[in-house]
Amino acid sequence: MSAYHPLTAEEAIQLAKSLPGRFPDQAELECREIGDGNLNLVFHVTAKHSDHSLIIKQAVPYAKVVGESWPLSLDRARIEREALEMEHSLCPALVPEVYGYSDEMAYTIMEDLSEYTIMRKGLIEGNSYPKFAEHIGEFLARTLFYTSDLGMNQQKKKELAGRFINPDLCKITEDLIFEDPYRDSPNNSYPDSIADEAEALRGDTELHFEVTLLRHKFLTQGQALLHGDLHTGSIFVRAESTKVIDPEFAFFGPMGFDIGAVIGNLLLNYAATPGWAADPKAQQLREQRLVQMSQDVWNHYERNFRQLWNADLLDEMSRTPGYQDHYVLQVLQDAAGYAGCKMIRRIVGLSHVIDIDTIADATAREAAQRKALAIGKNLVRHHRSIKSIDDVIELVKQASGN
Ligand code: SR1
Ligand code: MG
Repeated sequence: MSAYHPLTAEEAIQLAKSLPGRFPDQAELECREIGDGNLNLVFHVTAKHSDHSLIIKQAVPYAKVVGESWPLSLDRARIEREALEMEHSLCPALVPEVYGYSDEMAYTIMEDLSEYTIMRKGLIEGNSYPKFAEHIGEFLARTLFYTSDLGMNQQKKKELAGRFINPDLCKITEDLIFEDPYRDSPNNSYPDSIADEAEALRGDTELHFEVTLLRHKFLTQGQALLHGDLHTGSIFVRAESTKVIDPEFAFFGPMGFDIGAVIGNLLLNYAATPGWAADPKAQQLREQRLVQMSQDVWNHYERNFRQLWNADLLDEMSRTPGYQDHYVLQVLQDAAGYAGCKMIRRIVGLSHVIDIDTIADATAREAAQRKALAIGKNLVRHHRSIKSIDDVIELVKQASGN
């Protein structure tokens, strides 16, 4: 019989104490459950009168956001931990360190990042993160290159892919991102004020065609080990430092899905900006910064990825002239399409973003929702004809009326 049960705060303290070297011997520990995500318990363990602390993240056997009626495999905790370890080995400065774990109890003990801010919150506050694009570009390039058939032994990759079969979490993505927004699903949620937009999405078969192509790639292309849910709520930031967390949706999928997640979430904040910055000058500055950041994310990714390809390519046939350019363009087109899908789902689907939903003024909120949908649809519709990141930005501006 399984020993699994949700931890109590007291048990979390005992676990933290049992880890050698993490707290001074006589330390008096305190613990708070701080999980505000959709799926897990998160315990923050701190020592009184010292700066020692850690995080214990534990999966529950259902989606917390919905309740016990939506069962989820506890194996996702192992998948998340192994993905964190893999990402940390490839990008030590950009991913928290794992201190301990139990697969049976579905928990991981890891570095506490409470001195950081969740990026989504920081962007809403109008903060700028000048190092972010460089950091995330490096994270994307290294994690995607070294877990693909380009940078990893191809037999090893197949074995590794077996450890990242993640059916429950992939199913969430397949439904919530690639299906529900385009049909009358009980999972969907949107205000009456944009019911016309939701209805239009359901009837737009040309858009459905493009979404179906992207969905098929998500279902079938095991290109690299993805983070799988790389939105701005899965990234901690400080002015000089970036940390990627929460890879429980990790699986082998198309590279563009992770890159598109980052760009789509920056663009959701861009669509929300008039709701947060009343002064037109401040608004314009924020919008320019977000567009530039989206562009820079791609540029840093591409530069790093090409460098890794030129230095560390294992696959001989991939040295064929012209193949690198073809490959990189394909990833850009995918990234733009997935960015669009991610924007659409956050407006009409089950799980929204606070960038938009917490805009106080109803008119500004509705304008942001419509702008996000317009950008998302434009990216999805035209993703296959994109030739450069400038084309992506042009599609964004065109849909925003800028
Ligand atoms: C039921 S989980 C809803 C969403 O939260 C996660 O962060 C993923 O984006 C998922 O789609
Ligand atoms: Mg998450």
